[in-house]
Amino acid sequence: VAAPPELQEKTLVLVKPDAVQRRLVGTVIQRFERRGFKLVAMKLLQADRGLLDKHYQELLQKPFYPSLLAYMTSGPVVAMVWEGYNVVRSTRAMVGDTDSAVAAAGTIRGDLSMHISRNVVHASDSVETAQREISFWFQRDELVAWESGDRDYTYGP
Ligand code: IDP
Repeated sequence: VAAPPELQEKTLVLVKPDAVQRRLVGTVIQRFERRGFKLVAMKLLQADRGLLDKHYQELLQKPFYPSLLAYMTSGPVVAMVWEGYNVVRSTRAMVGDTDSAVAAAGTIRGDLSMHISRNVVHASDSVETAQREISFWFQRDELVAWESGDRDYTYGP
C-alpha cells in the first residue's frame, strides 16, 4: 500500500565538499536514517558552476557568492533526497543554524563544524524550494519509490 501524501514530502540534502573530505558522509546519512526518514535518491558528483548558480539563485548577488562557489566546487558533494512526514522542517532543525559558530549542540552543524563558510550540509528551506532543488540535482527517474516495512513502527497505523 502506498504511503499517504503527507508521508511523501521530500527534501534535498547535500553533503558539502568539506564533509566529504572529512569522511563525514556516513555520519550525515546516519543522522537522517536514525530519525526515521527514507532515502529515495543519492549520488556523488562534482558540481559545476551552472548547477550551483541555479541552486543558489537567491545568493548570486551576495558578496560571499564567489567564495561559496569556490567552496562548493572544491571537491565532490553527495546529493540525497530524503522523504517523510514534515521532512523539510525537521531536516532544517536537525541541520541547525547557517552559522556553525552559533549552531546549537545536537544539530549537525553544531556538532560537526566550526564556521559559516564550511558548514557541512545543505537542506532545502521550504517544500517549494525542495521541489525546485530536487529537479536541479536529479532526473525524475533517479528517485526511487519504495515502501519501508517498518512504517507502522515509525508513524503508527
Ligand atoms: P542555509 O545553507 O542555512 O540555507 P543560506 O543563507 O541559504 O543558508 O546560505 C547558503 C550557504 O551560503 C550557507 O550554507 C553557507 O555555506 C554560505 N553562506 C551564507 N552566508 C555566508 C556568509 O556570510 N559567509 C560565507 N558563507 C556564507
